[in-house]
Amino acid sequence: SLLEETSFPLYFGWFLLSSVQVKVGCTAMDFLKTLDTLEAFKKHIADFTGQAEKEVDLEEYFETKETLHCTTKFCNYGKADGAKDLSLTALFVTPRTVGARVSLTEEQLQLWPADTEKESEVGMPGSASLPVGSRAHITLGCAAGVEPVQTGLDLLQILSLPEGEAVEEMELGSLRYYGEGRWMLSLREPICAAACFSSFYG
Ligand code: ACK
Repeated sequence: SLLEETSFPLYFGWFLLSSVQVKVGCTAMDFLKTLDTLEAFKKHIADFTGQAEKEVDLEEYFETKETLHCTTKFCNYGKADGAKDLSLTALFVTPRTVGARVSLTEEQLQLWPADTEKESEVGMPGSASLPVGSRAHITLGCAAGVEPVQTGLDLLQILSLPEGEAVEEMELGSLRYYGEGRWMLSLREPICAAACFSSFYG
């Protein structure tokens, strides 16, 4: 009903403050710019292009669809307080999405619904056994035709795989390859992103 639609937000989440949006966006873009020049990446280029030898510009491959945020509860159309810093501990890229992994504190986990990882169990066996909060992420971009919900699923998929092969030491940390176009850069220094716990009505 209309009443329900206006009294329940589309989703709750932490929204990055605007200055931090730019900072996190630039860090991700720099990462993408470097990633697609690496020989190790070019070796697996077909994961992204479907064709060996074909080039890809990862900066253009992904588009940012929404204000940068970390969804806690998707309501599909209830308020908490407090500004909290989010700790971004990794950047990941797949042929579908680019995102940042968020590592929640014990306190932040109180705001995280217990069933978020289980919801994904249907399409992804194994993901329900991951620790609560594993799905916490910020969608930084989606490939054409891909919806943002995919980013958290891509993260869960990477986390449920055996640790990928270490491919390269980059300035920001170590880059691992997980097969099928899945890459994760574990940040040496987590990015501390000021954020506000809020709801979004769309
Ligand atoms: O990038 P995200 O985490 O993935 O943030 C957006 C936000 O809600 C608004 O589109 C997320 N989202 C969309 N559908 C779902 C769903 N079924 N379960 C969990 N999160 C969802 C999307």
